[in-house]
Parts: sequence; C-alpha cells; structure tokens
Amino acid sequence: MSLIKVIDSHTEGEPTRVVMSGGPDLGPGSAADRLDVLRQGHDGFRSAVVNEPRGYDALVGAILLDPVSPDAAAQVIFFNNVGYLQMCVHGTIGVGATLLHAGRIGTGVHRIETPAGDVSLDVAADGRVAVQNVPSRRTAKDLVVRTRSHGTVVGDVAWGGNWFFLVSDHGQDLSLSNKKALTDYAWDVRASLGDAGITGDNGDEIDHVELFGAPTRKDADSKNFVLCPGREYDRSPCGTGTSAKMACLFADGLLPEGRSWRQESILGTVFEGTVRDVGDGVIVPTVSGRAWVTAETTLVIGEDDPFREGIR
Ligand code: PYC
Repeated sequence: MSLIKVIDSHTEGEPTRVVMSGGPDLGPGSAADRLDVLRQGHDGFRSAVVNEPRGYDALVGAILLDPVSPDAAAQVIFFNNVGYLQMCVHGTIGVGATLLHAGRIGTGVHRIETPAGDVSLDVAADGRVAVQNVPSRRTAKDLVVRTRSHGTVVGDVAWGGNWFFLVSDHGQDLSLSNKKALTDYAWDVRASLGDAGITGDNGDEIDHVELFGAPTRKDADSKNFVLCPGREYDRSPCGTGTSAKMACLFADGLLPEGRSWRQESILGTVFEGTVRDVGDGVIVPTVSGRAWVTAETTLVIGEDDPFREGIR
C-alpha cells in the first residue's frame, strides 16, 4: 500500500492538490529533467493523484521536490487530468498558500523552480500571493483559423508559461451558465489549430484557448474563459493566460510597464497583473491572487486496487 500526503487548496476558485510526501523518486536534476522522469516512468502516479476515484477532472496537481539551487524554497512539477504543465500560476499561488499553511515558509519572497524556469512568489501577511512568472511574449497576431464547426476565428498566439490562442471576437456569451457551449467552441478552436499546423515555438502544441469579453465587475478590465488541455475550464482567471494576454496588450502598446491589468474569471474572481519590459517584445509578468487551503489528507493506494492509477 502507498500513502501520499496532500494538501488541497483553491486559488480564486481553481483547485490545486500539492503532494507533500509519498511521491516517486525522480532522481537528481532540474524540474525539466525530473518532469521527463515523471512522464516516462511514473505517469500512473500523476493519474492516481488527480483523476477519479481520488480526484476529479478540474484538479491540478503539484509535486513538491527538493530544489537544485540552495536559494530556492522548492522545485515544483504541475500536472492535470491528461498530462503535464510547464508552468501554472494559480498552482504556484496555491503552493505558496500551502507552504505557508504547513509552516514551511513565512511571508516574503521565495524562489520556486519549475519546468518552464524559475519563478518567485511574494507571500503577503493577508495571504495574497504575487507570482513573478517566466518571461512571456506574443508570437503571432491576428491569425485566421478555419474551424471545423464554428466558421472562421481570428486570434493571437502567445506564451505565458503555457501556449495560448487568444480570441476576442467569438460571438459567445461569456457566462458560467454557458460553459458547455464555451467548452465546445474552445475545443473546436484548439482542434482546428492542430488541423492547420499552427503551433507555438518548436512545434509545441497550443493546448490552451482563451476567450475574452467585457468584465461584469466594475474593478476588472476584462473577463475570460480559459479551456485547459484536459477539456476542463479554468475556474480562476488563469495566471499563465493572464500573462499571455498582458504580453499581447504590451505588444499592441496598450499596457505600459507598471499599469495594472485586472483579469476577471468566468466565476467572477480576479487576478491582478503588471508587466516589466525586458526588451525585444518580451515581458516579465507578475500576477497576484489569493488561495485558500481546503483539505489536508492522505491518499491511500492499495496494491490490488484496480484503479490504483486512477480512471483514465
Ligand atoms: O493559472 O496558469 C494558470 C493555470 C494553467 C492551467 C490552469 N491554471
């Protein structure tokens, strides 16, 4: 029998499950190296932690590992119901709240190693966590995509720690009650990007689709709906998606350094972001929000359990 200690939280509505102990031995190395080991040798562990019967499709997992650098607080690999994420901002905010809750860090700035690169989190006394994300940029503007069943769609491609296709002109009602139609639409866009051979750098699949509309809150600049790789929508405003959006706004001259951008989620929660110009159209985004711990528990995996690797 294996025992896996986890702490669950939600960040502005989006769940994170942090594996505190009981994970596989991934050997020494960077987060990117260890992600390869996890993917190739222990994918059943990923599925056991986030998929039914111990998890659910919307859950994002985060395995805590010893960092390579003595200056870092932790190394983290993020995963979901179908695979792995290079970076996850809501998850990093969840990791910050979890480490604070577990007494492993105090308030202040901490470095975290992720497969996409090092990020930092600044934990405030009121529990707000600001994540300085990896450098982000737009790689294509106003691409025209012929979808399988929703006509032609125009959008931008941007990197914010994951690859996004960002669409403002979609004719969809951005409300939670319309989530099924939004999911079908965004899934169609994603598949159609694949059909057209539109990718991120080095042929990377664009596996997140982000739709924008007018905010419903007076204190927000925009509202979004983000479809994640496993066909689940992000309950939070999606921090890597907010980074990708700010990279596009910056490239269009609409978001100068230091001005804040408040991104509302489909649930009505908000992330606040700013950008730092690092040249050549690249920005370093900072995104802040709050996470709340919801459970501390031990997952039990019996040797003879037919679903010891989850239901995939
Ligand atoms: O906040 O970056 C994020 C994120 C990615 C996928 C789900 N949340």
